Amino acid sequence: MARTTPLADIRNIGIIAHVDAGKTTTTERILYYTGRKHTIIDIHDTKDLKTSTTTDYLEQEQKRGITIQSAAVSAFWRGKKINVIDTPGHVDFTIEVNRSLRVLDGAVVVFDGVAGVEPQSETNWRLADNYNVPRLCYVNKMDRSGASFTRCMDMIKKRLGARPLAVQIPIGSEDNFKGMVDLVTMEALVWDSDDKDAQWQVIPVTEGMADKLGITVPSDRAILDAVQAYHTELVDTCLEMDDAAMEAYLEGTAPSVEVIRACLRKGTLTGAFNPVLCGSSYKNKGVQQVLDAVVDYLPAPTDVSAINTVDADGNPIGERNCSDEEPFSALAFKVINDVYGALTFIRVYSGVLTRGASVQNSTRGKREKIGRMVEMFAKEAIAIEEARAGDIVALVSLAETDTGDSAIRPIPWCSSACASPRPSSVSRSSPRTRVSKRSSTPPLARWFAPILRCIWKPIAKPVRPSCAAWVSCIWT
Ligand SMILES: Nc1nc2c(ncn2[C@@H]2O[C@H](COP(=O)(O)OP(=O)(O)OP(=O)(O)O)[C@@H](O)[C@H]2O)c(=O)[nH]1
Ligand SMILES: [Mg+2]
Repeated sequence: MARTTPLADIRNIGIIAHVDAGKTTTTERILYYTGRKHTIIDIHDTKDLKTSTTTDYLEQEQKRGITIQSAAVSAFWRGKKINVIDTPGHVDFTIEVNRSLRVLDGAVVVFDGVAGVEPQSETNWRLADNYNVPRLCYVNKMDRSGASFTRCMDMIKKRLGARPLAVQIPIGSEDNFKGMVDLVTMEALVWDSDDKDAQWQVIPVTEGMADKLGITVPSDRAILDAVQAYHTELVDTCLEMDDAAMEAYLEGTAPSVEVIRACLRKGTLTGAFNPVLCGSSYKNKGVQQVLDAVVDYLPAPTDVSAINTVDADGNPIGERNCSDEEPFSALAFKVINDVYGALTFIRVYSGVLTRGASVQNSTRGKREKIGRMVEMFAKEAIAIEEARAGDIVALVSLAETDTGDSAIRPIPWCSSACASPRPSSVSRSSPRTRVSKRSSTPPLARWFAPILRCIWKPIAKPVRPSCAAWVSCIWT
């Protein structure tokens, strides 16, 4: 079977943030605006379990309105296939973010426009640093009372030690958040309603724009009054990436939109800076622009440097580029037990894996026969016959492979696995797989790393008489 989506047209990205920044809300809109689904479900509408967002489909996720496990979905935007992993923001599930970042090519870091950089924003940022993942920043919740784009920019600079580069500035804030100025094209994008299907008007940036758009709050006006200064900073910073364009600029020729975008892409991929966008996912403003930025600035699998190959003793023996023509290599980054059986999620780094093939688990020195292969769309499994370089797929009922193992054909290859805490306790569930029955390791300790242990504590009657107990979950 031939490749259907060219490698250069794939974006494997994660959405990462502190808890409640709006990752799942943004993912829902991504699926809606790309046409993958026809309705938007909001987090607070899922508590009665009658409905759920696409990525928070577990019962506990629906009830609590939080993401517990990362979920993969995919969609097409401007001809590019965007594979998105919606990750949890809660500190207890950091391992889920770690595992995802290990195999993703880029990330959108969502910030709450009111709280700015929060503890898990920092933890997840550092994890992305560890794996050199290029990042965009998205200042969400600009509609909330107390939202401040400039404060968030300052916090990104000071707390994360990053170099944020505004590619948009907000038009208004809180109840009067109307849209944003695109600093690349110098156009104002203005929405006249919060409706999910509302279109934005494109208005050229002119003097007195704040008055025309009815922006009265002094801090909101100050940002708009400084629009030329923001544009100049964007152009100056971008041109550090292109000597010829910088020379032309110094001689009086302003760079074109295409040149600025090319520089933004280069700067993002090399980690020289992080483009910053703003919006309100909940009020349906700015998500399509985030998708544009993912396509324009985040890497395709071919933009990421080749992976190093090592022999069994850890000595470098070469490298593999992300290409179908190279020998097969992949990393298993997550194993879950699902209604479909044990699902081992792999990221294919090179080559092609076909159903029925045998591969070598180079971490354990075991051979593994590939049976069913599926592409996951949140909880739905779509059967596939092959997986190619750059793909993230799940293999059903593997016998020998665990989180962090690498699989290859035919040369031994190992890659650095992502560290996950070893489980220290097991539950009483019975083994469901051939492996778990055969293995000397307790079944869940083998298939779930880490184990989620729940402690039930009775709650005082006067507080919530109808509730018998509450649960707090910790990783062990
Ligand atoms: N006002 C406002 N609320 C928002 C916005 N985006 C998300 N929310 C709300 O914030 C809450 C949390 O949203 P989620 O999308 O679940 O946040 P999350 O980052 O996925 O949270 P975790 O996965 O649990 O870390 C929900 O009540 C959303 O409705 C926004 O742009 N504006
Ligand atoms: Mg979520």
